[in-house]
Amino acid sequence: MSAPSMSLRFIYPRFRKFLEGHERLRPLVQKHQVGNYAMPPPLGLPILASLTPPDVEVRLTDDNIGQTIDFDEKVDAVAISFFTPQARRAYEIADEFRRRGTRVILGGIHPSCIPEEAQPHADAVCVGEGEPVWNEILTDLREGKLKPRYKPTGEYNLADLPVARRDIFDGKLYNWKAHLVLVTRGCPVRCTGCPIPLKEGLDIRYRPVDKVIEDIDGMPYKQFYIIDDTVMLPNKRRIQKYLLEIMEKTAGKGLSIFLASTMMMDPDPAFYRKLAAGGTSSMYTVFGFDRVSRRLLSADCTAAEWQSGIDLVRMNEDAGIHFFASFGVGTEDQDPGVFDRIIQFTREAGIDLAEFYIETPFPGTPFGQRMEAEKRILHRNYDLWNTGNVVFKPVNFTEDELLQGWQRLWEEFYEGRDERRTLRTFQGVADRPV
Ligand code: B12
Ligand code: SF4
Repeated sequence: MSAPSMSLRFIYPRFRKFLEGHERLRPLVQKHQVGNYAMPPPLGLPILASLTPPDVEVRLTDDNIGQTIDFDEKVDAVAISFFTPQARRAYEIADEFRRRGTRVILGGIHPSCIPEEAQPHADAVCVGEGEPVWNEILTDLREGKLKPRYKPTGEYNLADLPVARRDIFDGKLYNWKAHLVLVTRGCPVRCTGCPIPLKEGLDIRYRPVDKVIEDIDGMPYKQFYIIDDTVMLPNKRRIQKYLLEIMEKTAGKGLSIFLASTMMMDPDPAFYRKLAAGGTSSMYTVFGFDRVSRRLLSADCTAAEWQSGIDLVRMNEDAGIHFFASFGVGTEDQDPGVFDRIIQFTREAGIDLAEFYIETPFPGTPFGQRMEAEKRILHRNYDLWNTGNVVFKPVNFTEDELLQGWQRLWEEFYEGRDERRTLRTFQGVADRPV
């Protein structure tokens, strides 16, 4: 084999896990395996790895599992991908490499939403989708002409999306047994706390179904997570047809599929039965972003709204899809009564797997921009921007009330709960032989 013409070091920085630093919640992490994500890392670096020409050597260091970063390594560049909870660490790593003269390229959801902050830590920052600009970055790097900023001019066609090289995160080093699958990009909904419309645009782009199936068929695991909650949007005939087409092709393959959603779901029991027939086993549903769940958690929620929330949970469970709820607290339409209402809702709806997060003003989101404008951001220690801490000034709670209420939710929800039921989302799916 000929020597590589260039070498790159990919780095996935460490982030603080949800319940890290909250000692009184530690027993829950151990007993129920919640709040301590052991999930697959995101697809950004694996996709870039597949688009990298074969004469460029790519190796990855996962700071998140404690792999040692060799700052003196002689490489042509270091490429770091990060979301907000990783940002402080990402900048620290970037600065250390640049101090030694190594070039640094930054990308991912955080620098895409706030590139001006990332710029002083980098030789180049990628804003938005990496695919259309990655080869230009590599050419410029080779020629010693890196530009400070790369931003695609158009939207990437998902028909061109390669199968991600997920193997750069060496499966043997991790205890997860699932992969991520990307099916769409873009979202028209613009939930107040979400950065996706800014990063990916307002039109939904679809990855062709045959490409999705090819990707799934090539994976070493039978369990995977479709990352785009847009597939569950209601009254959007095209997206529903698209999802059901995927489900028709995954049916009978013995798969276990996690879908992500908001409470903006279609209230049609037959739809959930079709998803279950396609292999959907779990519905990870975030409360607190979209208008439906925000109503549900507000003090003036009507009896009809409350009941339709319960019905949606039951439609999933009755179809055999395990409902995994993620409740957000601290929004401005909530008051301190929200903690009791959430517990009541989980009991009435029969939810047996839940997590709780604190609203966080992520850069570039409508909520983040407003908190910035109203000078309500408490600090920018991004280690604590992991939705397990209060980092903005809430309105209807004191900061302490919000934090204490959030901790109480975890404790009350899990108190006396049988872990065999909560764990059923994560177990029972055999690996495929690799
Ligand atoms: C997988 C995932 C996770 C994983 C991995 C996290 C991670 N580091 O991203 C896990 C399970 C750990 C996770 C946890 C959390 N997540 Co999460 N997660 C996702 C999810 C569903 C998919 C990420 C992904 O693979 N995207 C697809 C890839 C291809 O996109 P990408 O990473 O942005 O990469 C592209 C570009 O950015 C660019 N790029 C990326 N890196 C690089 C590097 C270079 C050098 C270049 C040139 C380009 C480049 O090119 C790529 C291809 O176009 C996203 C939603 C989404 N659809 O993105 C949320 C998302 C990233 N998560 C989010 C949040 C808030 C969380 C939590 C903090 C909170 C919560 N309650 O869920 C928790 C963490 C809690 C904790 N502290 O334990 C937010 C991020 C907000 C932010 N600004 O940080 C998102 C966007 C969800 C949302 N809609 O708000 N998450
Ligand atoms: S939370 Fe989901 S539905 Fe809302 S804007 Fe983000 S991607 Fe769209």
